[in-house]
Amino acid sequence: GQITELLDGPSMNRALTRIAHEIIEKNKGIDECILVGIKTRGAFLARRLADKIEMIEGKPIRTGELDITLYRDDLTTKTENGEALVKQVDIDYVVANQKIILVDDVLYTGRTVRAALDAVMDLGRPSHIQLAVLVDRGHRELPIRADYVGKNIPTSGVERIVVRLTEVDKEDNVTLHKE
Ligand code: 3GP
Ligand code: 5GP
Ligand code: MG
Repeated sequence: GQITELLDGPSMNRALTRIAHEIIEKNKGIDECILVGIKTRGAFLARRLADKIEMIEGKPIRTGELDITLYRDDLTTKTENGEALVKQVDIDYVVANQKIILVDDVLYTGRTVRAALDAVMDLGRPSHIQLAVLVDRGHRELPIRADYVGKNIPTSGVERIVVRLTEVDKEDNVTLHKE
C-alpha cells in the first residue's frame, strides 16, 4: 500500500523538545511530576522527555513505566471489544498528591489510557493525571484527550500509524500506511 512520512527524525525531536517545555510550563516546574511511559514505545518517549526536561531544568524528573496490552491479542478485533489490560506497573514512588504524566506513542480509542488511569489510581490519589502522546490519530471511543500532542493525524480506520524509535527500530520516524 501507500506509505507517507509524517515525521522524520529531526521533526520528532523538535516535537519532543516542545512537549518537554510545555510540561515544565504547565506544571510550573517539575518537582511534583512523575513521567509514566506506556510500554513499549511510550516508555522510550518518556525517557527522552525526562532527558530533555533534566537538561532544561537542571534537575532530574522521576519516571516510571506501565505495560498495557490488549486482552484479546488480536489488533484487528480492537474495536470489537479487545480490551486493554495492565500487565505490569513499575512506579517506584508514592503517587499520592503527585502529578502523573502518562506518555504514549499513539492515542487512538483511548482504551489503553483508561486502563493506565485505573492502574495509577490503584496506587493512591494523584493530584493530577496528564497525558502526552507523540501522535493523536483520532477515533476516540471514550471521553479521553491528551494535554500534550506531538502531531494530530486524522486517520481512517484502515490506516495504520507506524512509529519507529532508534531504541528499538534503528531509526526515528512516523509513517502513515494505507491498506
Ligand atoms: P508499542 O508497544 O511500542 O506501542 O501493541 C504492540 C505494537 O503494535 C505497538 O507498539 C504498536 O506500535 C502496534 N500497534 C499498531 N496498531 C495498534 C493498535 O491498534 N493497538 C495496539 N495496542 N498496538 C498497535
Ligand atoms: P488506544 O488504546 O487509544 O486505542 O490505542 C493506544 C495504543 O495502541 C498505543 O499504545 C499504541 O501503541 C497503539 N496504537 C493504536 N493505534 C495505533 C497505530 O495506528 N499505530 C501504532 N503504532 N500504534 C497504535
Ligand atoms: Mg504504544
